[in-house]
Amino acid sequence: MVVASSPTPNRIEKINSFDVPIIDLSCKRSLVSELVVKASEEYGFFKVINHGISKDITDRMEEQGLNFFAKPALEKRQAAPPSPLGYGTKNIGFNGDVGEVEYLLLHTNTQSISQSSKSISNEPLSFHTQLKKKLHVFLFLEKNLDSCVVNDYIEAVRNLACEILELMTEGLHVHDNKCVFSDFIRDIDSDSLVRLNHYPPYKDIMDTSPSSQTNRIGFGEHSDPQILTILRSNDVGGLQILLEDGTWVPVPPDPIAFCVNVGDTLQVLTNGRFKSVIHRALANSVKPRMSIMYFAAPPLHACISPVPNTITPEKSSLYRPFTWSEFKKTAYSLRLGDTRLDLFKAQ
Ligand code: GA4
Repeated sequence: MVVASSPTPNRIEKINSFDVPIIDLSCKRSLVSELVVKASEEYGFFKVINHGISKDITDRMEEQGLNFFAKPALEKRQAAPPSPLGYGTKNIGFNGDVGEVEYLLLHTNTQSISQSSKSISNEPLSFHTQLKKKLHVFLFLEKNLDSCVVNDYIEAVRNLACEILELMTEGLHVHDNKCVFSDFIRDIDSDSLVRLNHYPPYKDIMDTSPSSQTNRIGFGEHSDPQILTILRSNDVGGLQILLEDGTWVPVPPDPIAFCVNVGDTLQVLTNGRFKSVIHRALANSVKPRMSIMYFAAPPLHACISPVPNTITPEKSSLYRPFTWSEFKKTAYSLRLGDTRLDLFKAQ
């Protein structure tokens, strides 16, 4: 596949099919949009460099995460359980998935919890108790994370996600509205999330049995339900993507690049042209790995269906229309690795 890559801007290189595409966002826009579409169709995954997000913003966000995960377990548990927002360890989702990971899940719209707290007085007691728990987690996180740092990071990755989504519409020749994807993310009610995953070093796990010598699953295979994921990690490897021929490809760590994943919703919006990539994280290193993901999602009420120019006489809509809320509910009711899109196919 052809990619535009650093260190020489505007240079085009050929890489073999096992290399992860690296796209230099400082190259000519028409070329970049073409490469973004090609990588999204072939792999549903690529890295971007010269993305314009300062090292200071990522360093400060990484520091927040490292400080949080370095706290004693008892203290971290004050931000638990992740239902689904908050601190979690080992258990992923609600249906029995586990991994060698601890994490923090945050909503990018912090208003959502504090606003709902104002209207709880008339609600039934069980709802009240649940909300009180959520509020406790929210307040604990507010005290323990620097909201300026987190907000600066969210703003930077949201802008990057929108930029990439607009490059996609240009590459797909959606001429009437180049913001048809990015408008979902810019919406004030966007349901986007930020997740920090911390994979403790292998040597810290005091298990010398032969089975422990093999790679441990940090986060099992899955696709992301949202539109687009923007991922950054420290300099420790572990992320792998699954190619269509069934091989797992390790993604070399690169703290100055961002990895971009196509999510299930973007697969639907492009009527199956873009592939929602299956990926996983292994936790077998001697150094701790920390990754930070921004999951760009539509508002809960948003209606999802393929954009018009991906529907042709030869290729009718592969999916029935649904709301993000409906799709999210389904995804959260299943296991991590379950295929959810099949349930939304057109008859
Ligand atoms: C995968 C992408 C995001 O990390 C996430 C995950 C969520 C969770 O960890 O609670 C899910 C998973 C993710 C997909 C299927 C469901 C929901 C765990 C799980 C078993 C926060 C998300 O939105 O979906």
